[in-house]
Amino acid sequence: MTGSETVLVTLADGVLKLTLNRPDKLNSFNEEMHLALRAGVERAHSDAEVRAVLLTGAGRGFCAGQDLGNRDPRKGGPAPDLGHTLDTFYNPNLRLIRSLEKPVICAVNGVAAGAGANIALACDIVLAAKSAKFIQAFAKIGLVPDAGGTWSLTRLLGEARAKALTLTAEPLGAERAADWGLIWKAVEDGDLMAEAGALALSLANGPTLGLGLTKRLIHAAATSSLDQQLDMERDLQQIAGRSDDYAEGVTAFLEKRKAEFKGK
Ligand code: LHQ
Repeated sequence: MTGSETVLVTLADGVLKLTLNRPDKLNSFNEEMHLALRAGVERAHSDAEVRAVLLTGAGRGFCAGQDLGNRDPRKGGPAPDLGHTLDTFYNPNLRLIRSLEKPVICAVNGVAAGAGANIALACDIVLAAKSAKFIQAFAKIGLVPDAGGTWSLTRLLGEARAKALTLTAEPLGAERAADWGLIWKAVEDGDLMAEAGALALSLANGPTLGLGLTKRLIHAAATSSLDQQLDMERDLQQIAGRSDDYAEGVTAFLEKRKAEFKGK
């Protein structure tokens, strides 16, 4: 195990598991946890041994967003510059997660509130325990949604649901979140980590070069025309078609055996 105590980091069989670890505070973010998460995701970018990431939380919550204890207005002084906090801590992590060309699985083990919910939504495949809830808590404390929430919610759900969730701060249960297409799946609480771990392992053993290029295409689709997207598919298929994994995939198919992908 490496990393700061606030994010537990393990690498096994190509899966880098990052566990937010401030359970007494429902894994809300302080500066140390931001930096520890950043170090973990940076490692996922640079370490070729890492072929998939699994993000989850320790204890009964996934993440309750910003640690509000760090922002006690009763202590006086000038109002904090939250834009600076976003620029310095949240946004670099959001960008690192979104730009990682390896699968990122999120196992939402309990409540995901504020920026905690939106960090989960930045991941590629989100599984949640049936008891987990997603709360756009910002409106309760006079803030606007951040950590990419207005972007993710609007794309994933459309304006009507994005607005209702953010303006009311009503909790959204995992099963409804899955029915709405906000997340991939709600699973029995006791099965969450086994199921998320198996998914991460299976993706880590997959053709991760092609999976990374697939992510790039899906991300581009939100702002491309069909013509642009067809051109991009052509270009990236050219790259995938030259990969060892493609040769191995076709060979394994013809030989009626399981492919052994290397991510190259
Ligand atoms: C917490 C927190 C927490 C500290 C639970 N902080 N201790 C904000 C500002 C700056 C920069 C830019 O970005 C942002 C983004 C944001 O994320 S704003 C949104 C911040 N988050 C929230 O407003 C959520 C606050 N938490 C809650 O509403 C509840 O705790 C939820 C609904 C998440 C869970 O409720 P319960 O299951 O009833 O648990 P609890 O409230 O009893 O919490 C358990 C403990 O965790 C408790 O501590 P204690 O010492 O009393 O046992 C809480 O104080 C602590 N905790 N969230 N964000």
